[in-house]
Amino acid sequence: MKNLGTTAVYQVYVRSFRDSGGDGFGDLPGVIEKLDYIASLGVDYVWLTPFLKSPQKDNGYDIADYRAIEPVFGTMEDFERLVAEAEKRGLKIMMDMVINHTSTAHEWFQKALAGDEKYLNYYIFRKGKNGQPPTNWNSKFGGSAWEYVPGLDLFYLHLYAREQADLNWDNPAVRKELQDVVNFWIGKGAGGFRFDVINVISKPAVFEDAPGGDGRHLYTDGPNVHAYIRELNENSFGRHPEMLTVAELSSTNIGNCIQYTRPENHEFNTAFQFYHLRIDYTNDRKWEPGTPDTDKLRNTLNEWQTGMQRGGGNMSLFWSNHDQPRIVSRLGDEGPLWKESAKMLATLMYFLNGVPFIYQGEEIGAMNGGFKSIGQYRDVETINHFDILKNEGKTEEEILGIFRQKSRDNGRLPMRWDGSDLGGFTRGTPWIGLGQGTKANVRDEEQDVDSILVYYKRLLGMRKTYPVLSSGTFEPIAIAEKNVYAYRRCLGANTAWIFCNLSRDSLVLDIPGAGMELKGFRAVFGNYADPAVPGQAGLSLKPYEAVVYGNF
Ligand code: ISL
Repeated sequence: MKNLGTTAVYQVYVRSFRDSGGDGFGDLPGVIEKLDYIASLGVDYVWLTPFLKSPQKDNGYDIADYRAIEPVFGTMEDFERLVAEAEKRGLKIMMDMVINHTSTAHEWFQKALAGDEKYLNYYIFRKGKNGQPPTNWNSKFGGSAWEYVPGLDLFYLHLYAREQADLNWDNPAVRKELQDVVNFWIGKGAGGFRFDVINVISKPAVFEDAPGGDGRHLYTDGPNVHAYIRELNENSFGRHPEMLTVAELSSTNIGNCIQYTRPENHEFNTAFQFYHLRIDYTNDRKWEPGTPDTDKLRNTLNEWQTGMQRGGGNMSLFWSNHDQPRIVSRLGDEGPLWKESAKMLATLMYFLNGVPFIYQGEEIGAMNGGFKSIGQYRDVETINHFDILKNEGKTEEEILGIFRQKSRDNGRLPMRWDGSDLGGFTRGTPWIGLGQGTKANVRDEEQDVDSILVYYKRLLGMRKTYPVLSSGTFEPIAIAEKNVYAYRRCLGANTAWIFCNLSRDSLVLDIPGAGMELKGFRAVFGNYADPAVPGQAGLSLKPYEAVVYGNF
């Protein structure tokens, strides 16, 4: 099994990365143009969000043909060239496998609709109950999770959008088809895979109503999920031990996450969980205005770090992806302390134990879009929630405020390569606006030694140079100050202490014994030129300061 060591990944949201052709959509040739940039960050893998044939109802997470490339993103030759060019730079390409569901435009689903028994059994079709859907489950994107097909007098299950029909993994023929798909892309040169919502593939044997329509406890980490994954592993990527695989896990728990990722289980290398990003949810609800709870953040990270370590699992380290608003807007500062806060957040996250996944734009401190009208949004989840929230009695102004904070589109804005209006993303009309956030861009930051970008490169370099920062054991450091997150990593004779101030205020930390314990250590990394020094009174941290003390 793979030694994850210092592995780091960069995530590219293809449609917003670089448009080579001028049609306003990023594309594979655009990714090729920017491979030198990606390699310069010091990562090993590039995960590309879906670029396969798709009606794009959910920006490619609705796949209509697993073996063809959506023309707007390029051709199969472009993909092959991308793999080869990446390899020249020491990079491997990871594909996004969306195999919990297909687009309803997929040939399999179309055959099912035509009444073909074989393909009806590829999906989850059920009779209704007295003219109502089989269960009261809600789709994650709003409305019922069941759609009625009059011609068949049956409902089909879609946990996500209506155009994303859930596959029937209990059917061995489906599992075989999906193995073949993974093997097809291995044959084309993929060096790894990210598996979309892979922990909801095994549905319960009996479909029942759930309190409030929230069926998550019934289909998350379902009855056969580990068996199905082991089978997939054994018949596809498991035969290629150099591959990197990451599972996207929706609403999982530590126990299952260990099972998905401990090497002995032969499932995946690492996994995404999202609890540390639910810290600005109000009453567990995303679509409410929220304030981040730093206590919850510390507790969640500590719980996952220690839990995964104890169980021998592996967790991915990430602040952002194409489903998340920008972290600097969420937990940092959009104003004068923008740079400090973005660097602090990077330090806090990427010296933890696990595999860093850096999402495009995060490394230059990209912010939320600040959109003022619903017409500027493109995301199906956001657009669906406009009416849902209106029906709940919220005003348009309130809803737009929530979207500015929570919409997935905040993380999907085009990458800014230079300081021009269109950021060097496209010559045409971008598919989505660039937003009103900072004009931070790659060209400027490459030339500024103090930039967020340069800091990210140095940080990834530190992980590679000092194994204690990537492979050391994790220990939380208890601190009474709620806005500080601190932990220790140890490996052999080496120890690193990481202190991060999550607030805009200066703080003096009273760390019991730390003055003594930190003797012989020096500040090896941090976001201020004059890092905090432990003194009699404790450790004084400046606003959003991050500092790493090491004995190496
Ligand atoms: O963004 C979310 C809700 O606000 C998440 O729950 C998200 O839907 C979940 O993490 C699953 O995401 C993945 O599968 C979806 C797709 O829309 C996302 O873009 C993808 O990352 C369905 O394929």
